[in-house]
Amino acid sequence: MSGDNDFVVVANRLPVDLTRNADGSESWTPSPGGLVAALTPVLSANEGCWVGWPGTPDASPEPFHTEDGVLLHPVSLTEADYRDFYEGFSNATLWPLYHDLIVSPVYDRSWWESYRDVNHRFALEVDKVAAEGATVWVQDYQLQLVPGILRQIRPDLTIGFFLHIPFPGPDLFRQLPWREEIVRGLLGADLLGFHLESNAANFLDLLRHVSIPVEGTARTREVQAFATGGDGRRVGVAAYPISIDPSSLGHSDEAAVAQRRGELGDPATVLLGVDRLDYTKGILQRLTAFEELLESGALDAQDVAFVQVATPSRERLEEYRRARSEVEEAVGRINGRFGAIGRPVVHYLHQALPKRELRHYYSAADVMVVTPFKDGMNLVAKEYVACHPDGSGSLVLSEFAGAAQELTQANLCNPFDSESVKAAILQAIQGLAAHPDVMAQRMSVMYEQVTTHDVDAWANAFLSSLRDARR
Ligand code: ADQ
Repeated sequence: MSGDNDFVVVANRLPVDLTRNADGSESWTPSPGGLVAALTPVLSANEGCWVGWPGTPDASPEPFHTEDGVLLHPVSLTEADYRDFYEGFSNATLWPLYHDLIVSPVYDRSWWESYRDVNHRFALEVDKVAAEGATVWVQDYQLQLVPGILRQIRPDLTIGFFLHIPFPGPDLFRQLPWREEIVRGLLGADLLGFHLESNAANFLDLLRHVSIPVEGTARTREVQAFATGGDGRRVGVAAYPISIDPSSLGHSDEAAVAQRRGELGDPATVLLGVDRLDYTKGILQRLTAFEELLESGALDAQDVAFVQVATPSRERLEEYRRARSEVEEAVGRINGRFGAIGRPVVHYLHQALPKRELRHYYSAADVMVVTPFKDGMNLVAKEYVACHPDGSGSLVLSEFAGAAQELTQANLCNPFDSESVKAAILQAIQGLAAHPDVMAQRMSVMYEQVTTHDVDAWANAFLSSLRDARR
C-alpha cells in the first residue's frame, strides 16, 4: 500500500497532544519542541506527514492537516501498549541501558514483544501514508525496529534514523537479550545519525564485534562511515549534534528579569536548574553540592537563591518516583537548614513552564547548573546560552552531556564527584565577580556556536546526507 506523502517523519509522539476535557470533549495542544519547529517547514514544503502517538492511550483520532499543511497521522496505543512498550521496554529497559546503567535496566520478554508489535504497527502506518520513493525519517530509541520493517515491506523508500539519546559501548549493549534484532532493525536505514562521534563510534565498534563489515570512521557529515545492511546495502553512520531554534525562545526584558529577581528576594546570585525530573539529570547531586557549599560557608544563604524547575516525567515508574521524592526531600532539608520564614534558599517548581516564562528565568539566572550523569545532548544548556547575547551569565556543565563537546567554554564538571560540582559552581560565581570580561568573552564564544549551529542547520545537514546516501 502507498500514500501520497513524499516526506514522512515518524516519532513516538505527534507534535500535538490530544487532551480529554472534563466535559468529555477532546482538544489538541501543540507541543512546541525544537524538533517540531525544525521539521515543520520541511514537512509543509514537501507535502509532509508526521506519524506518531497522540499522547492519550486508547484514543483513535482521525488524521488531520495542521495550519501549516502538515498531515498528522495518529497511531493508536492501548493502555497495555503504553505500559509495556513505552514505560516498560522503552523507558525501563532501553533508557537506563543507553544511559550507562545509572539504574539497572529490566529485561522482560513481554515488554520486548510489545515493543516489537508496536514498532510493526508504526511501520504499517508509514506504509499507508508514504508515496512511492518517499523519504522517511524515523526518530529515537522507541522505534529502532521501524527502519528494518520498512525496508522489508517498502524497499522503494529512503530511510533515515536519528537517535536522540546516547548509544552505549558494546559491552553494555551486549547485555540486551534482543540485541541482534535491534541492530538488524537499525541497519534497515540508509543513514543512521547520532549526536556525537563517540556514540557513532560505539555503534560501529558493536558492529565490528559481531563481524558486520564497516568502512571508515564516523565523524561529521562530511566523514561518514558505512556499515553493511543485511542485503549488502551501504548504511551511512555519522554524527549530527542537535541544537535549538533560538527564535522560539522569544525575548525577555529588564522589567521581567527584575520582577523575577525581586520575587526571589533580590539575591546577589541566582542559580538555576531546568530539567525533566529524570534520574539521569543529576538534580539531587547538584542540590547536595549546593547544600555543602552553604554548610561550609563558601556560600551565604543571604546572598544566593537556587531555582530548580523540574518537569514531571514518567511518574508511574518506580525509579522516577524515587528520584522525585529524593529531590523533594533535599529541597525541604536545605530550606529547613538554611532558609528563613518567607525566604527559602531553594525555590522548587514541579511543573512544566511555558517557554516564555522559562525564558525570563534563563535571562534572570547568573549561573545555570546542568549536571547530568549522561545526556545525549542537553538542549537546556544551549537555551540558556542563547538567552545571553550580551555575554552575561555563566554555565556550569557536566562533561557527560553531549553539549559539552561544543560548549567548551563552560565551567565543566564531573557530576560523579561532588567536589568537582562545587568547584565549578564557585568558579562560575567568583568568576562573574572577579573577571567579568573573561566570563563575558567565554559566554560570547558559546553564544556564537549555538546561534550559528541551530536546529535548522541540524535538520538540513541530516537530510542532505540522507539524499546523498541513496544516490
Ligand atoms: P530531554 O532528556 O528531554 O531530551 P533536553 O535536551 O534538555 O532533555 O530537552 C528538554 C526540553 O524540555 C528543553 O527544550 C527544555 O526547555 C524543556 N523543558 C525542560 N524542563 C522544562 C520545564 N519545567 N518547563 C518547560 N520546558 C521544560 C532528549 C535527550 C537529550 C537531547 C534531546 C534532543 O535526553 O539529550 O538533547 O532529547 O535530542
